[in-house]
Amino acid sequence: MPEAEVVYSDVKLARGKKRANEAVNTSTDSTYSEIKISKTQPSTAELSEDPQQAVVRKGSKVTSERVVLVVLGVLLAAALCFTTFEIIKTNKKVKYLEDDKMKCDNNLTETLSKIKSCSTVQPTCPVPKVMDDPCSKCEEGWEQHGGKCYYFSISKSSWEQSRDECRAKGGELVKIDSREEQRLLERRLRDLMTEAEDKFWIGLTDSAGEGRWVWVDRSPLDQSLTFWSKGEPDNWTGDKGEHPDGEDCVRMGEQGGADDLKCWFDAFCSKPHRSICEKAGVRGKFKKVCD
Ligand SMILES: [Ca+2]
Ligand SMILES: [Ca+2]
Repeated sequence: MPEAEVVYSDVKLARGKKRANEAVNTSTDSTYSEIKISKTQPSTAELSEDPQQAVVRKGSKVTSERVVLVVLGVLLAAALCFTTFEIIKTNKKVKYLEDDKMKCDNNLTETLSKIKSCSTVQPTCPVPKVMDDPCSKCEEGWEQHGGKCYYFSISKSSWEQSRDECRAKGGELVKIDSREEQRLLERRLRDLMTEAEDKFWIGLTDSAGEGRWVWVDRSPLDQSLTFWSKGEPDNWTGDKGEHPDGEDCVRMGEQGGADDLKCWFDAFCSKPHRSICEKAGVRGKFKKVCD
């Protein structure tokens, strides 16, 4: 055997061994290597494929992807349009319901103000009949709403003085027992107030214990029936803390109307304000009716 050929054979063996060694040493990488090769190696079919056909096939693949993207875009746009339309529709419904609620509130207030009010028109029939009068009446100067009589003072006094004035008239500073009563008073004050600060004392205080709100009849404030304005009660002590005891008496009213009836404010009890007194209506004894 020629010497050069021996050398060539040796080299070939050495390279073969080296590859074998590399295969052993990189056994953990073998998967990666194989994948890489399979990806980069064209398939038999691809190798035998006409280059022009390959370009056409690639082009059609790209085109189908575009079609899918366009369809998805159209579907997304349609979904957005539908959602926007639904939001607009819902907003219109909410506005309609709010308007409807306001109309109902106004009707209810009007109806309540007429409940049990006595007719001031005397029967003109020739022979009137005298009967028990189940309705209630209010003294002069008092307004009747929902079977109760309310007095809206004209003069301004401190909270305690206002309470004394109510008692002197046979009444008491108002205690608000229902949402309807709050609605009725809130609406009435809109007409009576001459400016934003022209608010009215009501019979609610926490002067006996900070944060323990009680009505003038000593009943505790029902926490499910409060109408505090935003940020109230804040027991403010003044710009320079000149009122260390804070605000312990409640006034109410918003000249322009209160949002959701919330128009209670705690204030300094010594501040002069107008006030709302209340007392039960005087029950009528007789009335004349015609047959
Ligand atoms: Ca207070
Ligand atoms: Ca306050």
